[in-house]
Amino acid sequence: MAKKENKDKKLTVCSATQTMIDRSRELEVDTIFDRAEKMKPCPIGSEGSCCKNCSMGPCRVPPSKKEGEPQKVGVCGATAETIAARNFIRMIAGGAAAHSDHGRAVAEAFLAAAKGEIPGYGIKDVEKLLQVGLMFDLDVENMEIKDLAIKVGELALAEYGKQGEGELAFVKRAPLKRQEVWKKNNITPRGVDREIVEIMHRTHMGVDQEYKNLIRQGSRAAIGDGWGGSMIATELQDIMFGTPVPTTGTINLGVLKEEDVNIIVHGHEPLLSEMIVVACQDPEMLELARSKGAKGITLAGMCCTANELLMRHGIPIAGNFLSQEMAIITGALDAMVIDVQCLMQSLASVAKCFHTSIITTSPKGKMTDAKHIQFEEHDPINTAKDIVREAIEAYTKRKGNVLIPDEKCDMIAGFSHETINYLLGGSFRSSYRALNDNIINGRIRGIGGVVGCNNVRTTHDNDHLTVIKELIKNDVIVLTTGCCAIACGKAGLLNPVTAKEFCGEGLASICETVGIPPVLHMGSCVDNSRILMAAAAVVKEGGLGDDISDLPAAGAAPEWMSEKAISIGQYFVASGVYTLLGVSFPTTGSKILTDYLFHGLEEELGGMWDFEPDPIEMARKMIAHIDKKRKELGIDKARDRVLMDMGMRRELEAG
Ligand code: SF4
Ligand code: MSK
Repeated sequence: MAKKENKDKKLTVCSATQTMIDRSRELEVDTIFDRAEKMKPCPIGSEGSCCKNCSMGPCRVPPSKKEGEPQKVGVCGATAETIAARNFIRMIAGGAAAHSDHGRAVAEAFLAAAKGEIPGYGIKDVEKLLQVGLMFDLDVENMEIKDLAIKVGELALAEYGKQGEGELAFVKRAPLKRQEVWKKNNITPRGVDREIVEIMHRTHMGVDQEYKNLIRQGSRAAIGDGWGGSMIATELQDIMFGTPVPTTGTINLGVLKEEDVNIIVHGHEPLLSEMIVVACQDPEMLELARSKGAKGITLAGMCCTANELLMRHGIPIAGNFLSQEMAIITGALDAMVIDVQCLMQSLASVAKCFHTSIITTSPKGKMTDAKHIQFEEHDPINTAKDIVREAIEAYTKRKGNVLIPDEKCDMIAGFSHETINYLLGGSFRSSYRALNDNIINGRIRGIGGVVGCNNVRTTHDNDHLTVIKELIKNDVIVLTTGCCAIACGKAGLLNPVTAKEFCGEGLASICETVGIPPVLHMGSCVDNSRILMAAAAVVKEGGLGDDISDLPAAGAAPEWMSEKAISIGQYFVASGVYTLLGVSFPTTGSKILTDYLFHGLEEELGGMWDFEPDPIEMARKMIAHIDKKRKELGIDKARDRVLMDMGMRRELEAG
């Protein structure tokens, strides 16, 4: 279970990012790739063996090196497994809080928009509003749309503050059997915030000191994220801004244009960036840009804000997490507009070497040396215009040191679970039947959810791409979100024409018939909830068992770095999915806890964690799990027949 060795590693497999790393070194601008060389991870902290939950510590309890040597405990007697479990679920609390606070902000804006208090925002997807209304047991048939939207907004917002007067409403979207598993293990969330707060209480000095009980609370909070806070964010964003449909877009740093005012929106919440899209097309703004010598205004996205805008508007994507500084180093970026999550503080120091204006917009996320233009949620268009004006002003201060890499390529995104339903089911019977049938007949071997961040401790984008190429080569269709989706876009995997090149014959034939890429981009980090909904829909369609844990499916975050990835992973595990992390696993300091997460949880929840730093091995483990599930379902023989058919066809062709 060694940590990934990264000596002599390549820094990135993205050639545009490599060009900018070289450029940064030429210009002597420090980036994350340089800082990572100087700052090595603390070995004790990275395996979860350091507790600093009271001032008698920090206590370090690394595993004993010599056989027979007693395992160290903290000053208070806390064991290694208690300490590692506390650290692990505090990561879940951090991740679930980030997603859920995003969801809360969306719910607040939704409610204000429903009341007509936000000019420019309204209801774009009435059908989804009705569905969510039904889920809240509202009498949708007898309500005006406006009243329904207000009620849905109020009920969604109330989910965060529920104290135990019932379960979270959205958990009833999970298969019935899954809901029973949660009840049996007493991990059904009572309220989104409550479960996060309870993690902080239980992990305070001297409270919960039984590792299984701690992990149970971690599951409860994580379910409250995936089937609660994140799902609310996704659903209400869809109702307000539109449910994504397949959209073409362009990706990589080459989307920036030297002759234009270039603006990048970076972070997570689409509330303001939706209006920046409008402001960038405003004739007054375009005229102002032209009056300063620019040809036009180019808007691009980075990280999950990029995914949100791509999915709904086809706005180009400049890059993922490890490319954020690189965009500034092009010398052509006039403003980077940031809100919350995954924003490096170094943006401000890198920007000092150029003319770029770093603009913070959320009261929750300010940055020393950045300009703050607060998002006025009741007047978003004017905030957006102020930001565009600031970018145009910055454009006039360009220093002439522009180098934009050429790389950019086309892709298709926008695979909401509703779209998959429609595309695979056909226009006459929108359903998952065709997907299920093709899994049963073996053309599609199974489903892989591959998601998550970049991590400078491994080669940028490499692990995502290696895992995914191995999966699709073996006929596993891949659902992706977040920075992984961006890595796939840059590598051409989100393009249907590449299916032939990368996929096994079974998956290639499906992609060709339906016209979809083998890797389906489902959105941002909160949109991992779309993967849950898709999984629940596949179960409901029938023929593949009666719970998510029965499906031939597996999940992975090969380059994870954020606490959100731990929350996402835990809600996948708690939903019955075998889920792997790459790079490092944060509990390896405790064998007892790690064994429980990797093996013990399967018995309780049907899903379990695993760790595999080698991406090819990671894909093989996912495929082995998928094959195990196929066997349990009795559909392994169908696949054998398909493979034999293909072999026979090859023989015939050779003859
Ligand atoms: Fe050490 Fe216990 Fe305090 Fe943690 S809570 S720092 S293990 S004394
Ligand atoms: S942005 S959480 S680096 S996926 Fe959602 Fe990317 Fe991970 Fe942030």
